Amino acid sequence: MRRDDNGHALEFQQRIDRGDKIEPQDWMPESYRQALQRQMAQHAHSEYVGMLPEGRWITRAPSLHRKCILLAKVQDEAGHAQYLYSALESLGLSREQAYGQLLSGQAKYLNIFNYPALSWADVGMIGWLTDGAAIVNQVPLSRSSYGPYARAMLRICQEESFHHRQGFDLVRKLVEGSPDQREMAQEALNRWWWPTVMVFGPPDEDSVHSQRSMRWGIKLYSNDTLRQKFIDQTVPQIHHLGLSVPDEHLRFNQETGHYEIGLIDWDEFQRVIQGNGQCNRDRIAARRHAWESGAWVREAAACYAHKQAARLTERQGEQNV
Ligand code: BYC
Repeated sequence: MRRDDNGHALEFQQRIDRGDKIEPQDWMPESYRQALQRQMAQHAHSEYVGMLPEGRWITRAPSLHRKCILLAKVQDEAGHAQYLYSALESLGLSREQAYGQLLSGQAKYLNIFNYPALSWADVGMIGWLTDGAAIVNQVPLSRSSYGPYARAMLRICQEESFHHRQGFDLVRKLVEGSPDQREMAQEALNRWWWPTVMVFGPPDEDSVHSQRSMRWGIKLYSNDTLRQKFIDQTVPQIHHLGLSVPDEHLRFNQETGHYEIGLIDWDEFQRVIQGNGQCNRDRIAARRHAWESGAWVREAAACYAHKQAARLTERQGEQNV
């Protein structure tokens, strides 16, 4: 860092501590830019890859009503990825670069999307649990220090609330149905519970980025704090539906007012985020296929934009004569 950068860095930290928003044209330390890029890219990729498990069920939704809801939800996820990829461009990371990082495995996306959606109940679990976890994580991010990220979060969280609601409603319908449907819901919960609890990232003592990201207002709360909040709000919902949490060690601590859970299998988490989960290869292959088969669309759009720009220049030239 140059000497004048030290002064800038101090002033920058003071702006963050005051709660000012950092905008794309503002000076920012290179390490702040990189830390933001990493988290926002991971977030954008999660939205983008996250469409895949539910997307498989669009053609098999059990009614027109459910199909319409699911279509709208999956489309929303694509929109979230769009906002975030655009916000990333404001930090100097192009769409091509961001995609390149996803396809090469350099950038991560949420562990949860490397599990298969095996039954219709899984669609409900993704909405209720995964979107529920996303809301707990992302509502605070709407106060994050980077303006475009914080503003994208406002809209995203409103849509996630609808996703959460439809997931809960879907599961509620199943548990009110036949014994087979109730069993299907419980079986899906058994598979999605632990990966969802892992979504908040490694325990605080193993979280590499948390301290610095929190100092810079890139994230607002630690991984364990958010995980606990999710558990405290979701366990009563599970009980309300008459389902059971697949954790024999779960107990409510009267003194702290919090639920305590059993040990999380962090080895499984590491395996999955390192690329060796059940669906990692399929997910990346699907995204690579989409990127490659969409090449002609990008080419046509670029050609159209080029022609429009040429026409505009020509018209401006005529007006100036
Ligand atoms: N999965 O230092 P740490 C949605 C990585 S999509 C995979 O604690 P950080 C939806 C982490 O990247 C919503 N990797 O990290 C869409 C780091 O590795 P690198 C997505 C994970 O960043 C469709 C290493 O572990 N929301 O809702 O401080 C359908 C050390 O971790 C995970 C967001 O992405 C994980 N779960 O904290 C339905 C929210 N956790 O990068 C729903 C924004 C950690 O050094 N992101 N890692 O190689 C965040 O808030 C933070 O990035 C995290 C992790 C809390 C996730």
